Amino acid sequence: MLIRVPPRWHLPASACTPEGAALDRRRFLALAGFGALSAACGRTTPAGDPLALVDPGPTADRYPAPRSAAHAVDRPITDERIAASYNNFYEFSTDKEAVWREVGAFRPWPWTLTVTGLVRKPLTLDLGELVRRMPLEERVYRFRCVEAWSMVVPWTGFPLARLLAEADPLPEARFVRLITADRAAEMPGVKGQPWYPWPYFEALTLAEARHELTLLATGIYGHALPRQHGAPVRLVAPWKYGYKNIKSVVAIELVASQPATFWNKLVPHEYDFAGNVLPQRPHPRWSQASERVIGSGERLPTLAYNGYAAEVAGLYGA
Ligand SMILES: Nc1nc2c(c(=O)[nH]1)N[C@H]1C(S)=C(S)[C@@H](COP(=O)(O)O)O[C@H]1N2
Ligand SMILES: [Mo]
Repeated sequence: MLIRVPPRWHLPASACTPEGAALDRRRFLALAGFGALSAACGRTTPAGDPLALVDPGPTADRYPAPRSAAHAVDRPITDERIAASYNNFYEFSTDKEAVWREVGAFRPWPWTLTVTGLVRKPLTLDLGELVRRMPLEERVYRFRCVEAWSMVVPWTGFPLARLLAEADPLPEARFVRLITADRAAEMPGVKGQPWYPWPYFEALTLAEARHELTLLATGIYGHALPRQHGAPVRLVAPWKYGYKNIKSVVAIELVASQPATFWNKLVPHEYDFAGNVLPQRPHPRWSQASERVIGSGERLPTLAYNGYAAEVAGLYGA
């Protein structure tokens, strides 16, 4: 995300397992980038194929799910292998093309998801069971990162609204906080970058969370999520920048006032709480008027609310 890169000297020796710690300082600093650093640490590097990282756990027979005709997109779907090898998931690596090589130790099953806070019925759910009973559907959505690149992705999941309804929010609930798993032992980027406020945390207003477009995605391209896409469950709010679309969610909490969020807390003037895709509002360091399409390299104009203005503008009083 090109934010303040911690000074080189900030790289702690603890970023490495003993093999890494044995490296002398010059060699340590010469290793360009975290991917190389992790390789030196002997991290699991799955052979060749980013799709080898699909682990459906107990849910394999739930895919593929029927595709929703109501959510078609006028752009071609991004090649699956390209999407699976160009990821933002700082818990594993800050190098988008290296994330998939760093997720091998991550164990998405079994998985517990909680829904707590201002609800009448707090929930502690086994995700495998939840996926088995939810009506899954596939939706093709545009996906726009704040870094001005985009993809088109077929997600599989269910509306977050459905899960929230089961928890039965109290009238005081106005925001929904979501939190990523905190597993330093399985996440080399957490272990190696202690200056970030892990675990990753995001939030939506309750109205946004209940919006028909907002999914909890458990699959992509007709199968369960590979780890680099946020297995086994992640948020998808397609009118918002990628950073709102939090991965590998373990906890959902209903709260009364606006919660802090990861990138907004780190760099508030660059990443606002709403994170809505608005082409006329530039990022302080680059324009948001157009985007680079991953795969084709084509440059396309960015659409208001990422092309979902008709559906969501009402949320913002338009
Ligand atoms: N936990 C967590 N969730 C995250 C991120 C992250 O670093 N950690 N990065 C976000 C950003 S900036 C983007 S663009 C998307 C990328 O999703 P993808 O790799 O599945 O395309 O994940 C989002 N969710
Ligand atoms: Mo992003």
